[in-house]
Amino acid sequence: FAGVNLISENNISNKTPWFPCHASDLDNCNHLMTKYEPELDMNHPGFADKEYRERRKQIAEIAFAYKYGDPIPSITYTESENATWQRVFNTVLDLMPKHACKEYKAAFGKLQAADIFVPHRIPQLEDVSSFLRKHTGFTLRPAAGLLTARDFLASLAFRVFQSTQYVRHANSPFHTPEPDCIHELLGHIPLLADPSFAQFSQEIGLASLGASDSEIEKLSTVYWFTVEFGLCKENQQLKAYGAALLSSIGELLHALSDKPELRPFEPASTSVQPYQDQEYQPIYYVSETFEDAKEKFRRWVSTMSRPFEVRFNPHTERVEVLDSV
Ligand code: NLE
Ligand code: FE2
Repeated sequence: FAGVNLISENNISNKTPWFPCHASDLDNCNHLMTKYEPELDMNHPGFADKEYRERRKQIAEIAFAYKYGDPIPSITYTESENATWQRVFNTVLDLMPKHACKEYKAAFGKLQAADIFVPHRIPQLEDVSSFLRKHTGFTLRPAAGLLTARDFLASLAFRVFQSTQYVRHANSPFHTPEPDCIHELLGHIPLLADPSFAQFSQEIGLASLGASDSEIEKLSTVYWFTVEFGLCKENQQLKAYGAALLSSIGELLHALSDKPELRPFEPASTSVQPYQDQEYQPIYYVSETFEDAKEKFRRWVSTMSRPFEVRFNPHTERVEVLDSV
């Protein structure tokens, strides 16, 4: 970092949107997006299910009360919730050997060996968080639902992953438009235990700190087409690494069929590709490897307008702001 000075928070222009500088500031980053709430969306399978909505509220309370440094409270999942998990878990076991990227499979095996991934019981976030900490330094925070892109991405800068804790409705095990803990656990967790992927995730987060609204939009689009829906190649064969593919058998098979359009991942064009989040995607982006995606991402991020750079200090869990000179 030659030629770079540490500047104080006061030197950040007052046009720069507020951003968290320490992992504990994430206590202020829990703004929810209201779409897909079971009581607001008539198409939500929980819309007419009072018991389901009550359960969601109960679990959301944990996230609202959570503060930095707390252990994540465990949840006693019901028999029906564990059964939903088991249905999805078994399909992942079936499809993973052929369709998931090798990094996913390797970490999945470690989660099984640690007795965290078992068919009959939903893993507790606290156990998963300790597992991740040992592998890549990532930890989890409980989230009440879908967060705003700004808050969600900011957490990644601190290697913190905001994870929902409720379970999808029993009537839609194989695809749901909103995140739930089955998606977080089977989709995101294995790759967050992979060092190269963890670093890619953190870099998206660091790029988002203090970014303008339109840059946040672009970064979350890149996140969408990589971390959520990304495909990659292994020996000329297509493999899935996107979390929303790995937690949804329906969409995984669609993505690997001849129906969707596949394009090479190029941040400049991928970041402005409009998308919807209700149905399966019509377009997917293919990366060569995580290293390659990271390289391309870095080059693209360096063209963004932010007048300062940031780096994360893992010893203090603080983001340091650097004034480029
Ligand atoms: N469609 C995914 C699933 O069913 O697991 C969830 C996507 C969350 C962005
Ligand atoms: Fe996700």
